[in-house]
Amino acid sequence: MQTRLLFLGPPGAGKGTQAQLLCKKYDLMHLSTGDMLRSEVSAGSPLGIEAAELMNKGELVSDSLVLSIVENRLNEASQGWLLDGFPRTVDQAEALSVLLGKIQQPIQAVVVITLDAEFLIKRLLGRGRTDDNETVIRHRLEVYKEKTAPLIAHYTKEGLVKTVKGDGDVLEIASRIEAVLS
Ligand code: B4P
Repeated sequence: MQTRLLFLGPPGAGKGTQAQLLCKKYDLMHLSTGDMLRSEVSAGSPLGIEAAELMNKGELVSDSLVLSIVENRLNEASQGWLLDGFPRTVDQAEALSVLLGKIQQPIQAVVVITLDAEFLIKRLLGRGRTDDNETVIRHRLEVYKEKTAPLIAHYTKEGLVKTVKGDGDVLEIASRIEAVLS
């Protein structure tokens, strides 16, 4: 089983849901930039105040802000890890590669979770977070296409991509993910 992983996919594909299951089962460190940003928002920190405004519009938070959060956590990694929702831009991917080079822990696999837009929108509307209204969701999908989807080609060139269909039952998708990682 590969244990230095990255989950990529459009908003609502189920990255967070699947990451939690896999990390629990294999004792991996779960690094969700979305969760980390939301805890800064709840704490009302200066970083959280800056992030909230962008997140509620469906925009990405700045690369430097996200990198500062991730770097501290990865530096202390002593077990396998799963990066969920990071990187989201080519610049973040390049910064990550430098960081992982320094700690000599290269990525072993990039799991791309795919799902059609109609299902993504339905799921996110059902989740009901503050950034889950239809206008913001559609904008997030555009931002994903423009800024994050190019990472699939980037990691395909490195031979790391494993594609998994994100439709169906949560546990069925979890088995698909474990199958591509074994
Ligand atoms: P994230 O927190 O990463 O969340 P997401 O992409 O919207 O959702 P995810 O794919 O994890 O879906 P989930 O499992 O929750 O990002 C939120 C925001 O944070 C971004 O828009 C951005 O502003 C900011 N951000 C985060 N990382 C950043 C970065 N690196 N750089 C810059 N900005 C960053 O599932 C969605 C719903 O579907 C849930 O309700 C779930 O219960 C349901 N679901 C899951 N699997 C299902 C299934 N099989 N069947 C039915 N429902 C299912």
